[in-house]
Amino acid sequence: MARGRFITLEGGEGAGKSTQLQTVAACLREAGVPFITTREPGGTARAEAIRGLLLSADEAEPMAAETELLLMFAARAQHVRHRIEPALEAGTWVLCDRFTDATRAYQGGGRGMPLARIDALAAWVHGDCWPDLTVLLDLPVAEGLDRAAKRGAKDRIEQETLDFFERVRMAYLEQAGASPDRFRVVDASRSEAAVAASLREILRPFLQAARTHD
Ligand code: Z5A
Repeated sequence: MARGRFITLEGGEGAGKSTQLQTVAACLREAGVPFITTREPGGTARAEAIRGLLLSADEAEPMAAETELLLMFAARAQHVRHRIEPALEAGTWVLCDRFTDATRAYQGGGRGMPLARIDALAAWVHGDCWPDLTVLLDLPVAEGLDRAAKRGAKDRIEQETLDFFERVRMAYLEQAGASPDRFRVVDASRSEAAVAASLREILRPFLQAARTHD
């Protein structure tokens, strides 16, 4: 049986990942591809519990950057072992809201943790299990924060500064530039319909290529 394909959506605050995950899911459904949708941090019961720790603010004991990085990978280890790898091995495609590129952007770019350390953790936790396709929804930080603000209370990471999110955006764009075979960058400042149309265009040849190789 052919291994499933691994697709991730990435981007800063309010970029529209959750919204556009539905577009990708609709494309896969129309193509008759078996798939699951999931998210990081999270995706299994234990990983979702770790997500709770990661996103809750506690002013009495701020989270150390090292703790944050290790918890991201602790959640990912559960997710990869118990959900992502079993699905891919069974020929099911995995559509995931964020993965290790988010760690390189937020903990690497945002927090300034060394990329070599992040890459070593990634190699340990998920080896060669990297996405086959990553769509980066890119938009100016201020626009994304405006959209996210309309949703109400901010979680711990959403309370970061504008500078932090600018570094995150730059780190994402650098990664996309360094891995053009895997990344597609989409201008997410346009309407939902225009962004969805771009995603459909990206997925068409990807689905065709997957059928040819299977
Ligand atoms: N994080 C990390 O630091 N390191 C890691 O390794 C990983 C994650 C994996 C949780 O992620 C946090 O964890 C996140 C990064 C960090 N922290 N922050 N800050 P998350 O993905 O669950 O949470 P999020 O990034 O905060 O998601 P989000 O803000 O919900 O963004 P989104 O999913 O991209 O956006 P959305 O919910 O689809 O849309 C937001 C709003 O904009 C909503 O009202 C939409 O209706 C609206 N929207 C969407 N598209 C459009 C367009 N095109 N035009 C106008 N309005 C739109």
